[in-house]
Amino acid sequence: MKTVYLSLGSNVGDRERNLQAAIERLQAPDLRVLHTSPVYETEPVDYTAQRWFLNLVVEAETGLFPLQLLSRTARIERELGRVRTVAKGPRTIDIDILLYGKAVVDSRKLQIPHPRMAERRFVLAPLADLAPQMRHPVTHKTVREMLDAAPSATVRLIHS
Ligand code: PH2
Ligand code: MG
Ligand code: MG
Repeated sequence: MKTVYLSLGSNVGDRERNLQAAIERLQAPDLRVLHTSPVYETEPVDYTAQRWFLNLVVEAETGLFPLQLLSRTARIERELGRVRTVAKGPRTIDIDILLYGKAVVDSRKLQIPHPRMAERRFVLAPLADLAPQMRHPVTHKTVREMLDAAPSATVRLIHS
C-alpha cells in the first residue's frame, strides 16, 4: 500500500459540490481516502483570465499502480463532466496526482511528483495542512519549505 496525495481543483459551476462529488467517487475499496485538507479559494495561475478556483488536497492509501490511479482519476473527471477546451483553462474538476509514496515516475503519460507542485501555492497550502514536514522525493525539501519559497499568489482559506 502506498500513501498518495491528490490535488483537486474546480472553477466551473458549483465548485464546492464538484469537489465533494469527486471525493465521494475517489473513496473506494482499493483507494481509501484518509484525510481531506481544508478548502482554499485560489487565484488562477498560468491561464489567469478565468474564475477563481476552489482547491484542496486529499491523502489516500492505495494498492493501485500509478497508471491505474491515473485511469481512475481521469474516469472520475469524465464522470463529473469535465470538458477539455483551453489548456489550463476552466474545469469542472481537475484531479492531479502530486505524490505516490516516495516514487518518481517519468513517462509520457504521467510525471510524479507533479512537475509544477513546488511553484503552486494552491497545491502547497492545503498539502501543508496535511503533511508540512513531508519531503519531496527528488529535491528533499519539505512541503513547508516549498510553500515558503513559492511565488506569491493569493490563496485564502474558506473552511476546514
Ligand atoms: N489548475 C491549473 C491551472 N491554474 N490555478 C488555480 N488557482 N488552481 C488550479 O487548480 C489550477 C490553476 C491547471 O490544472
Ligand atoms: Mg492541474
Ligand atoms: Mg490535471
